[in-house]
Amino acid sequence: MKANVVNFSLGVISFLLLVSCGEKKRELNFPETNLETTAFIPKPLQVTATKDGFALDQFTAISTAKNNSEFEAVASFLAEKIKGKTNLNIPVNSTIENKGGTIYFKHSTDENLNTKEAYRLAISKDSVILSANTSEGAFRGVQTFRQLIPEKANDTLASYPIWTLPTGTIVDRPIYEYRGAMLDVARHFFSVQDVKKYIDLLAYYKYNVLHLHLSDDQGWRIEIKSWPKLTEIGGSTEVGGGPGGFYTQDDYKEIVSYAAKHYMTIVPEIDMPGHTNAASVSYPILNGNGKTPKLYTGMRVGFSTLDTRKDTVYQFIDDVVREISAITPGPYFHIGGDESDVTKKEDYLYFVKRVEQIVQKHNKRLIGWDEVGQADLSATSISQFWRHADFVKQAIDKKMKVIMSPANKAYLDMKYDSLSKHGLKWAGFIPVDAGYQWHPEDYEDIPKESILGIEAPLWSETITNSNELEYLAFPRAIGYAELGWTPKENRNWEDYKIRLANQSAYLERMKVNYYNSPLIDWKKNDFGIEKLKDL
Ligand code: TNX
Repeated sequence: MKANVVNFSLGVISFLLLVSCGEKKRELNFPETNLETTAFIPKPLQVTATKDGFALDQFTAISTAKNNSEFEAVASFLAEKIKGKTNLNIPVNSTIENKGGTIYFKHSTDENLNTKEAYRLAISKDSVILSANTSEGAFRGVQTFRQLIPEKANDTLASYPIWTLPTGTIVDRPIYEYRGAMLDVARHFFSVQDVKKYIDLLAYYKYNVLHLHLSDDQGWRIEIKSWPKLTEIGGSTEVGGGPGGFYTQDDYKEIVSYAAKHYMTIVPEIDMPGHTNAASVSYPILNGNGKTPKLYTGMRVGFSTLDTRKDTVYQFIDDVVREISAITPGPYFHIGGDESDVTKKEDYLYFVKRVEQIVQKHNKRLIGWDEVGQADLSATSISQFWRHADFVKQAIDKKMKVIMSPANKAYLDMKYDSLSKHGLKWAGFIPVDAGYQWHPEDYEDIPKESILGIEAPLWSETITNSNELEYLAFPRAIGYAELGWTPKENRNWEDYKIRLANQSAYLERMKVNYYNSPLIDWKKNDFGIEKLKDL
């Protein structure tokens, strides 16, 4: 009560000062904010609150280390996002003298910041100092900063809008270096625009990988210049018989560079030797059975294979891996390898090994669905756990790393419950709490040291557009972001669910068609953020 009176009178004084001098306001009047209870997702490693406020307003400026164009680009990204949320024009490295608070981007080699995504955010009354050793770390810190900006200007007495940020210090870094989402653009095609929006949303929650499932029985979605019919024929339809589509190499480059701007790596997947009906329709020589298959628009799996004993097939794969690798700056190439039910086991093992050599020749690191763990692969290759713990263990015996995507916990295409409008249920329902309440680090006895990270795959048999994609991905993808970033001992469903409730303002501003899970108290929450009704 007393504090309020003091605050109020300070407010009146400052308001008068402001009015009389036309000067910058000295004191802030804002609802009590606390850095420690701010609804961050993923939850940062350490947060210390000092319970004051930093004014983000028309006088704020951003300043970065000189001659560091990467930091400057990250700073401009922040300015752009502040503009989007508040309509403020915050200058970056302006030569005009700054009358308000400054947000500094600082390159630092401090020992707390010696991993590539680490950052420190020190917010005081007059300044914000975002320190990192890499621009990538600064970018992750920018996402935390964005989550600090209130949805609406919240200083009650100022004559111009002020967004007050709680003060204190955050020191943060992720537990895993690979925090991915996968989008299946083969069963249904998604446009470059759709993919960019997904990147925007994922980056906000500090994802750093987007895996694109670019080929399957129903469609081939990436231009290969040396095998043009793959897209001309193989790209011409999708599940349900719609028009399909494909990315030209220029489209793909546009996605890669948009992802890079968000410090996300694109992992291209060409699924083989199964899931290759679309390739064999385009070039019947590939399946080796002398038959020309038909385009397929159903949802069955496990009926197609490449001919694993034909040199032309390996020439084909070499061309595909070469062309895609040349436009993929990231270190990975995903070869699928799942559900090759009509490939003989010895042929499968031979095939996977031979394809690993091709991938390595093009300087990429192989990722495959967990079945590939049966083959004689090298330690640099990676197994993606989706279903078979025994195959994953075979991979670990070969010293391979593992990406955790167990279908019954991490598949975004599983229905939430029996009422879900989209999705499948072969691995069970995954309500929002079950998606969050498991630990990749002690799942099926996979040793923690073997885990490269986690990934949430979204298969697209039942979704045809961004709205439907968002219904399945949100809010669950937000929980997987936290499983990949925040240490296990700092994760807790009761605490998480309040923080998740607070994401509604952001999701609605971004026009995300998220599933309104009844497990989350979306409207009533402890932070006073109301749902925006005018969108
Ligand atoms: C299994 S997960 C598949 C996909 C399907 C998915 C549907 C995996 C490696 N293979 O081909 O789209 O189930 O949930």
